Amino acid sequence: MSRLIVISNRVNPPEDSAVGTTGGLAMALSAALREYTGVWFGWSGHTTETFTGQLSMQRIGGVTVALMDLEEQDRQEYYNGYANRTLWPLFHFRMDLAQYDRSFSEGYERVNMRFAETVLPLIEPDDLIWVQDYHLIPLARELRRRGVKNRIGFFLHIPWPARRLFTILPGHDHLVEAILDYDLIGFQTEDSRESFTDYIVHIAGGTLEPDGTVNLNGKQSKVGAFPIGIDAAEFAHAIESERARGVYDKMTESRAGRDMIVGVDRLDYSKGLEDRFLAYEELLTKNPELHEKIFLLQIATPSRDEVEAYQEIRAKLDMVSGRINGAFSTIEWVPIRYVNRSYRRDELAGIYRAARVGLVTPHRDGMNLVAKEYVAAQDSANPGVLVLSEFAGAAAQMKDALIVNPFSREEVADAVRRALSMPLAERRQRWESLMHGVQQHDVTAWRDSFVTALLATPEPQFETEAASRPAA
Ligand code: GDG
Repeated sequence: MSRLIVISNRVNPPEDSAVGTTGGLAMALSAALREYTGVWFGWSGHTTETFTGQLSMQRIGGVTVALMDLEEQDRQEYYNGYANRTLWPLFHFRMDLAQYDRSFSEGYERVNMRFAETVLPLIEPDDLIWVQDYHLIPLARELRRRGVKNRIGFFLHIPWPARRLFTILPGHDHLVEAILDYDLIGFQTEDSRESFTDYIVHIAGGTLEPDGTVNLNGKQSKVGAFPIGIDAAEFAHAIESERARGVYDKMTESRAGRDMIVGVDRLDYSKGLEDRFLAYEELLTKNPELHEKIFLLQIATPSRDEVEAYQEIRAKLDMVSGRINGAFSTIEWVPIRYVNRSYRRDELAGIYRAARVGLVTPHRDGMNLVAKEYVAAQDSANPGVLVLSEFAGAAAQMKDALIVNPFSREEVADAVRRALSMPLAERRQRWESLMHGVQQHDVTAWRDSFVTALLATPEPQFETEAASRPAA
């Protein structure tokens, strides 16, 4: 079996899977790597005055990691700049928030070169290289330039934007040219895969073969959809833990017979939290009989707080939740419990289980693992109902959720109303089908299907002398 070299921007496996870590990619990758021989390489999250390219090898939570530090300028231009101020908003269809600045794209190129140079000594001839996410699109090109001949795959955790939207990005053609240095390009959904191949065919003038191979300017890559899942076995374990049970009991006591609706998200504008609060307000306004009978627990863990758009959404949510609570609260009841902190993973499992409704309403989301965790945490004898945005990648798989348009407050409010009064038989029927999907398409299935597809790609071919030089 080949070794797997996984490369992502941040390397932050949880030391203990029961504690977990906020962010879908970290949880998924550490689960995927625990059963594979290999190394997870990337940025430590720390900065030094001058870039040294030094590697620090460690063993964290059963995974071998190789960490490098970056410079402060890298963090500003590459991470806070191109990754989080340019690509993230644009790929989440927020062209109004996307910023284009040459220093950002220069920083992005520079850091991708730094990744390539630093990881090079770790790569052995038979290794499979698997690069993760939008921070590292040009990395295969940089590795090829340095003589790496291994198969290299890329997986995008976020959506790929519609073809016309993508052309807004200055230098979009260069980015796509670079992505074609991967042997396999994986997306979360068929929809993202199609947006990408549409661009190749209709904008860039390339071709698409029936087996999913794209050709452009003499380059060739295989393209596919590989929907990510959760570590269902680990989550089943978490839900049975003493801590999960303790939190479940505490929540049951504190909800005092009221039905709980739960939302768990990184505090990010793509997650649709403001509209979610407004939909909940609509529900309360239209259904006075629900007052004091329900409440919304929204856990929103702060994220990327050096970027203005994140500071703004945080301030907005403070205001909107405060206004709704001010208008509807009584001396015995607060309609929204809005919490800006993170919880252990086993505690989250207990919280999900205590909620009658899981409310997952992003405006755009590559997949959304919270939807899957909510389902996995339910009691089979008395499961809750998942209300899910049609714009989460998860909606393509989780058709037995109540699927909503998150931009329509009325639609979301009506779905929550329906979920709250859904008969047990229907809840069980929907849950069984959802749970089957969560277990079938778990994180192991995701990893194995990607790795199998990568191994099945043709041997990388090199035309020039320079490109076929062995790694130094
Ligand atoms: C990206 C894509 C895609 C959240 N709060 C706490 C906590 N979390 C955990 C959740 C879940 C993860 O963070 C969030 O994952 P999502 O998938 O919902 O979203 P992103 O972070 O945006 O992830 C996304 C994912 O990558 C994987 O490909 O699904 O579309 O945007 O696991 O449980 N975990 C703990 N405490 C918290 O307070 N322990």
